[in-house]
Amino acid sequence: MLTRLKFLTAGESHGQGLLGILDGMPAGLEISEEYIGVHLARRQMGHGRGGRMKIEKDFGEIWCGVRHGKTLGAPVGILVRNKDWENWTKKMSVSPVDDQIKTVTLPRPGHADLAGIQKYGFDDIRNVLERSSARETTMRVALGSICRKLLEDVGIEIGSHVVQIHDVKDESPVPDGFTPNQLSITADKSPVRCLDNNAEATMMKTIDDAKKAGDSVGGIFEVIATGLPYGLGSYTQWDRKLHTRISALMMSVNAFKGIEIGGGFGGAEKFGSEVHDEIGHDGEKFFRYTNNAGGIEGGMSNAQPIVLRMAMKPIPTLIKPLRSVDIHTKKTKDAHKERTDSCAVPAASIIAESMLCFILVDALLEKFGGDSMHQLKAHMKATAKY
Ligand code: EPS
Repeated sequence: MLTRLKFLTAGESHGQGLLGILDGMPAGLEISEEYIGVHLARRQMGHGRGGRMKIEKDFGEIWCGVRHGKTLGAPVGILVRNKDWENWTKKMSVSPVDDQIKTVTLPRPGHADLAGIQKYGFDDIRNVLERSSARETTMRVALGSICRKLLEDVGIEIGSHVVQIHDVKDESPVPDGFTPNQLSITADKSPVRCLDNNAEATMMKTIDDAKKAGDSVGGIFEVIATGLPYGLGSYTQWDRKLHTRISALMMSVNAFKGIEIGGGFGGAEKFGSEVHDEIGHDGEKFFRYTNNAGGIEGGMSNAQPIVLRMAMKPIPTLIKPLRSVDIHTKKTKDAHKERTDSCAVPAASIIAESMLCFILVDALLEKFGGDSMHQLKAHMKATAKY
């Protein structure tokens, strides 16, 4: 789905750390570990997070691809060390250990556990859960932040807010004239990243109640991008469509179960005349009276804000576990439980922002090209239409 960029992440949740490589970025982009750190810290926030976020203070060390504060056009390599590693040196040792290590044998419904052991032939579910853990998303945010910086430098902003936790909805609209950055700054002040104070209190109570009951809750968040020119993506082939590519990247994130673009599912019960955004012209450029399309028509950006909503299922590690079966004895027992989050929806919204950053940079480089930021900006200045 990415045509100009490549990125890879590696690392187990309780291993030494996470590794990431981002290839294909133009030279001359100013980037710093501090900038990446801001977004890594945003991912660690949110009411309902478990004990792990108190242990970690995620920091992305740039190992390569950047010199004197600017990208070299070479692959950028990042390392995030796991602070928790010191508690797991034996259990997660790379070399064989003499000690008897307790195995995990009770697959959690909803997690990768059961299909993972069947697929790889493991007798210890830890071999699956360490990599399938959402800890991996730390690196997506680290690498995605480099893409975010490029977007910022060409006037594209990305922000998000939570609109639902469990059955509690925040229906307050994004205030008129709010930029995505303003939206995120406001949302970041809320422990659940929503805009409405009343909804915030009810969402927090819902999370607390779920936690007390040993349960977990999911939710929905909205991601918005502005400043896009016409024509990112293309209608000419299925895999060149912008919404195909956005959906693929979004649906690769742990626990994301649905995506809506613009009006999404709501459009199904309306007439065409209510859904499609009428076109006007102000003497200088085209404008739209509404943005139900969410900024994408025919698989291309249409110079309107991109508006997406993602649904996240409740995290499957439950302190009051569901029924499962021991993989060795085949006896019915409670599923495995370990430290977990009761709600990670606020964090998930930051991860979704990062996924959108990858795909928008990719589509931008595809359309405008350039080996350096200087060239990319010159190409955009010459041909981009807004
Ligand atoms: C996460 C790290 C994990 C979990 C969570 C997300 O750390 P630990 O397993 O040590 O508590 O807090 O992952 C899950 C809930 C999951 O099911 O994978 C993180 O860094 O975001």
